[in-house]
Formats: sequence, structure tokens, C-alpha cells
Amino acid sequence: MVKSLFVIPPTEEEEGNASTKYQLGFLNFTAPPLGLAYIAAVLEEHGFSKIKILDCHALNFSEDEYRSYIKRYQPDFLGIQSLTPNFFASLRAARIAKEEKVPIVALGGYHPTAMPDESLELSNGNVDIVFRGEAEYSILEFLNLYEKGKNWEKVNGISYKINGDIIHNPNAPLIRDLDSLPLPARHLLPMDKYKIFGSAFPATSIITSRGCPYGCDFCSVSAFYGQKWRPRSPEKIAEEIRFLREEMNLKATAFVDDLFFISKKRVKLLSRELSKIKDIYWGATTRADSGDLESLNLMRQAGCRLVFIGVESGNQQILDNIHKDTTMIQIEHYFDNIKKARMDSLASLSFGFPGETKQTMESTINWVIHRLNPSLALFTLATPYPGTDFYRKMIEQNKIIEHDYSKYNLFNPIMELSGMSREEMKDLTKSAYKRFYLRPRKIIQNTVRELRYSMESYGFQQFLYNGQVFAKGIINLRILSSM
Ligand code: B12
Ligand code: SF4
Repeated sequence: MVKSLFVIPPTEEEEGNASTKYQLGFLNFTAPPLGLAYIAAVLEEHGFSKIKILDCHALNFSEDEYRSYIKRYQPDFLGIQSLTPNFFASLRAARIAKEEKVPIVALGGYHPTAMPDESLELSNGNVDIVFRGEAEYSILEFLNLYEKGKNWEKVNGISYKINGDIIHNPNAPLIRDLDSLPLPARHLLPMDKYKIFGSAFPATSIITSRGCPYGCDFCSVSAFYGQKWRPRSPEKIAEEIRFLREEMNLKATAFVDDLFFISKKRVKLLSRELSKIKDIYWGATTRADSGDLESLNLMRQAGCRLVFIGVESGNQQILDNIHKDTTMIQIEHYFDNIKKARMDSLASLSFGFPGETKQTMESTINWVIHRLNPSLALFTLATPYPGTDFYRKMIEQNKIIEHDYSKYNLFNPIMELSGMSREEMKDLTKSAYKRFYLRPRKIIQNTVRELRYSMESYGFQQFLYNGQVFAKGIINLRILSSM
């Protein structure tokens, strides 16, 4: 039986989940690699029993610890998940695997899907195959053939090198019915290591649909799935949440769909299913043009406490430039509705898109603070991820000044901005955090919010947790004041 190992590679600080360094404690979000867990579940379902997942990020593994793990386990197949910031880390992980004589080393995920040639070339022969796109069934087909010693070179969705030439097989078809997939193999993951927005208790993520029909220029998702959206059924989603609640004792979950709220009808059905499950709290990503008050109220009743909104900018021209397809009025109205539905909001802003100047940044910050006033805000820097239209345009216009992918973590300036230096951009972003969070009103609001959650979710006896809330608050204040 083939022994497989799927890996989130060990990273240096910049390459890792940037939240550890740049974001604030209360945004701390370390979610399980569901993609690897889905692949493993499909393999298990088809009789592959020797499968492991090693999440070096969650376990805080160094490259030496990763090497020792490979030495002990001696896999026949090792697959590495690569996003853009950890691409070089993935190549180092591939080199270590080859040094430890792993016969087949593969890369998969967003970055190698967008850049298969570069991934194979830069690996210097340490990567044998790139799996492009959604890979549950291409991996299954590959391992079936490989195990039987048969020729795997016709498997759809893969790229590989043969006699110096790179071969790209046709794309693997998207999975038509997501309900046909087994539940992700979370039992192979260190579930106690994952945190959702810093919650003091074990939490997880769940995905209820894949893809997104919108075409925002900068978004890797629409590039990866080709603007196609596929849902799971509300019953299947409820079944997974019930399992998480009853079997794994998890109380909090984040829906990491690219777009959770796609239609009112679906939100209604889903909320009805979720309302039947006691004691489960969740958060989800929505667009600012998607939620009416009635739907938000239903979500609240079904346990939703936090809504994440990709606002991007407080300037209409910039929103139009990136094809966000929303208006500032819609955004304002949406935040008002979230408040009326008594939920928290996390507004995600991105500075540096085409049309950005010091003035537009300033006015966005003021608009967020004084008009939207979300519970939490995330201020990042626009990053052109390979595969997106935004990347293509920035390359064509010769605007990219940072070519080191490990800096593509949303907190480093990657492009040139007219009239603003890189340092000024970084400084203005830091000052946005300070101005947003270091207001006495916000400090009190956030502390009360955390206390309210802990009481509501865990009861009075969790006094210790409340102690942690205060400690975390003080740590956050210290981070902010040292920024
Ligand atoms: C949850 C999440 C996280 C979690 C967990 C990430 C993880 N390892 O899965 C955390 C919080 C750690 C995280 C961190 C970051 N993330 Co993130 N994240 C997501 C999110 C919302 C969901 C991921 C998910 O579960 N998808 C569902 C599963 C089913 O799909 P999947 O993971 O893509 O896996 C499938 C395929 O890609 C493929 N595949 C994946 N890996 C492998 C490996 C092998 C060997 C093979 C064969 C196939 C394969 O097969 C899988 C099954 O079909 C996605 C958006 C999205 N919807 O995908 C962004 C996303 C992946 N993140 C993104 C970014 C930018 C980041 C950060 C830079 C943000 C930050 N500043 O902190 C960091 C970088 C972390 C790092 N070191 O690389 C970008 C990636 C862009 C890019 N080109 O790299 C995305 C696409 C968001 C976006 N819209 O732009 N993220
Ligand atoms: S940013 Fe959001 S709405 Fe836009 S394409 Fe990506 S997932 Fe869809």
C-alpha cells in the first residue's frame, strides 16, 4: 500500500500566516487545511489507509522537525500545499523530501495552479508533478495508477517534466456534486491547534460551497475556479456541523466559503437547518450587496455572530477599477443592517489598488471609522497574486517592484504607487490600525464584546477564559502601541 504524506510546509515568519506577526491577537485565525483533509478523506474512502497530514504551520515545526518526520514515516508520495507566500518554503520542503529519498514529490494549491511552469523549473527537479486546481480525484487516479505501477502520464489536471519539456495535461473537471464528497478527514489534523479569531476553545472551519460567480480583479478564487459557484446542500452542511458539535465538541466554526451569502433562499434554508443545532456559533463571509435585514436576522438566530465583508476601499472609483461590483451606499446600508441584527462585523480593507493616493487612503480610513464603524477592521495592502487579472495588469504596466513571493502576505507593498513611497504606505496602514483600535470607545466595545461572547457561549464558570480576554486585550494594546 502506497504511503502518502500531505504537508503544509514549515515557513519563516514572512512566509507563514502573516497574522502571527502583523495582525492583532484578536484576529488570530489558524484554520485547518480543509483542502488536504478533503483529499485524504477521498483517498480513505477508496481504501488508501496509509495517509498522514503534517501541518507544520499549526504545529510550529521547523525544517529539521519536518525532515525527521519524513525520515520516520518514509512516504512513497509527498504532496505539498503551496499558496503564494509559502511558495519558496514549499520548494525547500520539496528539496528536503528528495534529500530524504521520497520517490514522488508533488505540489498543489493556488500558486502552482497559477504558475505550473515556474513551479517545475524553480524546483530543480525536486518537484515531480504539479496538480492543478481541485485535486481530490486527480490524486486518487494518480495514486491508483502509481500503486499498480501503471503509467500515470495521462491523468487530467497534472503538469510534469519529461526529457526537459513541460507537459500540461487538460484540466481535471470540477466536482459536479460537492455532496458526494466525504466529510474532510479532520481526524488526521491536530485539531486542538486551530483558532478562530483567537477563540480560547477549539474551533474549526467548514466550507459550504466552492468558488464565486463574481470577478473581482484581485481575487485568486475566481481565477482558480473560473467564476463558477457550487453549493453543498443545507442538510449535508448541518450534518457536518452536528458531527463537529457532538463528536468533536466544537462550539465555534468559521464558514470559509469565498462567498457564503449567495441567495436569500439558500440563507433561509441553511439558517433553518442550523437553528436546530444547539450551542454552535459561527461566522461567514458575505458581500456588501448581499444581505437584507431579514436574512441577517435569520443568520443571527441560527448562531451567526460575525460577518466578514471584503469592503476593499472607501472610494467608488477604486471599487469600480477593481470590478468589485458594489457601491459605497450598499456597503453603508449593509453595515447598518448588521448592527440592527446585533452581529459583529469585520471589514477588510486593502490599500494600493489602481487609483489609490494618500488622500484616498485617508478618506477610506475616516469613512471606516466614522461611517461604517465595524466591530473589527483589517487593513491590508493590495497584493497581485499570480493567476489574477490584477497580476496580469500590474505585470503589463511594469508596476511590480517586489518579486519575492514570500513578501506576498498582504502586509508588504508589492507595487509602486504614484506619489507615495513604500514606507509611507506601510506607515499609513499602521496608523489606520492605531486610529481604529486605540479609541477608548472601541477598546471598551471590544472588551465587552469578548466578555459577552464568553458568557453567552460558555457560561459564568469560565472565569479563567475571561481572564484571558483581559490579558489578550492588554497584549493587543501593547502590539498596537509598538507598531
Ligand atoms: C482558510 C484559509 C486560510 C487558512 C488555512 C489555509 C489552508 N492551508 O487551507 C489560514 C488562516 C492559515 C490562511 C492563511 C493565509 N491565506 Co488563506 N485562505 C483560506 C480560504 C478562505 C479557504 C481555504 C480552504 O479551505 N479552501 C477549501 C479547500 C477545499 O480548497 P483548497 O484549500 O484550495 O484545496 C484544494 C485545491 O487547492 C487543491 N490543493 C490544495 N493543496 C494541495 C496540495 C496538494 C499536494 C494537491 C495535490 C492539491 C492541493 O486540492 C484541494 C481540494 O480540491 C482561502 C480561499 C478559498 N476559498 O480557498 C484563502 C486563500 C487560500 N488564502 C489566501 C491568502 C492570501 C492567505 C494569507 C497570505 C493571508 C494572510 N495574510 O495571513 C495566508 C498565507 C498562509 C501561507 N503561509 O501560505 C489566498 C491565496 C492566494 C494565493 N495565490 O496564494 C486565498 C485564495 C484567499 C483569496 N481569495 O485570495 N488561509
Ligand atoms: S473577492 Fe469575494 S466577491 Fe470578489 S471574486 Fe473573490 S470571493 Fe468573489
